[in-house]
Amino acid sequence: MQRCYTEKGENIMQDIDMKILNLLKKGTTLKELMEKTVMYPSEIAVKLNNLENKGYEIHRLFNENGVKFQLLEQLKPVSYQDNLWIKFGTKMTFLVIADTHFGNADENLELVEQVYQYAIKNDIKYIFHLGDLIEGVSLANSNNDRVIRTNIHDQIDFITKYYPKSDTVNTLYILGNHDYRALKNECIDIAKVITKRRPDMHFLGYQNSKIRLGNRVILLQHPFTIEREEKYDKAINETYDDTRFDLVFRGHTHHNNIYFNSFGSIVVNVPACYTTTIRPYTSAYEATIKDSDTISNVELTNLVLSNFSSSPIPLSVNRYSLKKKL
Ligand SMILES: [Mn+2]
Repeated sequence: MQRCYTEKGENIMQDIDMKILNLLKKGTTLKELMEKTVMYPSEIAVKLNNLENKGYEIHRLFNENGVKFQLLEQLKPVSYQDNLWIKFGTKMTFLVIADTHFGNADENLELVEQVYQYAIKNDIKYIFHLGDLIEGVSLANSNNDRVIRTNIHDQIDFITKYYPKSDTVNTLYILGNHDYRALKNECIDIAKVITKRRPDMHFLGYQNSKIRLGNRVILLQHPFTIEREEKYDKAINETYDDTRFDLVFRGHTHHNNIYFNSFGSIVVNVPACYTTTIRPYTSAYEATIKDSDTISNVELTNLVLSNFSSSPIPLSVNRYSLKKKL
């Protein structure tokens, strides 16, 4: 089997792969694939398998002329698991990070590793990632000089290889607009590739995921468009008409602030986890929920991350008391 990577890790789509991909885009047969590639069926099977492992979805439709192979395009961003309920006794602590943008010149794997080390050291079992795991490749900005890995397969390979691994920490993530670029522009659902290669990383959905932690209902959000905060709040209310969320953890804004929105939710804007030279500084949030029969106490600690420090530095703590819902 031919390797598709050079030693640099640069992902080369060979001419033959591009040729097959183009045939698949318009729909093709085994006969046509054999003629145009001068390959045996067994070799074509390997090629198709390689493309599927890179995240392309190829449908096989049988008709009277045999099997038609078709690349699935215009895929819709789907939610894989909504309404996840993590039950716990009286107390749960988890970490939240956002916007790692791997593939952008500002990516900073060391800071993400610090967050995982902190979780391991403090026996924290869950890290939520609020999306924009990768920078993505935009058709409009293909010359964008902030992109250091211009091939989408290199960006995906980078996170599936180097994103921190731990036997004890579960990574639960949603995907943002930059991740969605792979689906929109390249017909690749990065969640499917990550799921195949990284059993420790669990995909919850594109853009939003509603989860329940103990007694509280929480939304993880990564809006796809650039709007004012009130619009993001309104979008939540329009999508989930029957729920008032106790807490909303929001990526995408790269801001760092906490506010009460007009629907009564505590909204936490979680800053980007990459190199920033301007405020807000790179940081993560540590959240602890303590449930009793009548009340939940929520504690949100902002953890500042820096390459000058070997571990996250707690900067500020916000405490809230939430009544039990009727
Ligand atoms: Mn975003």
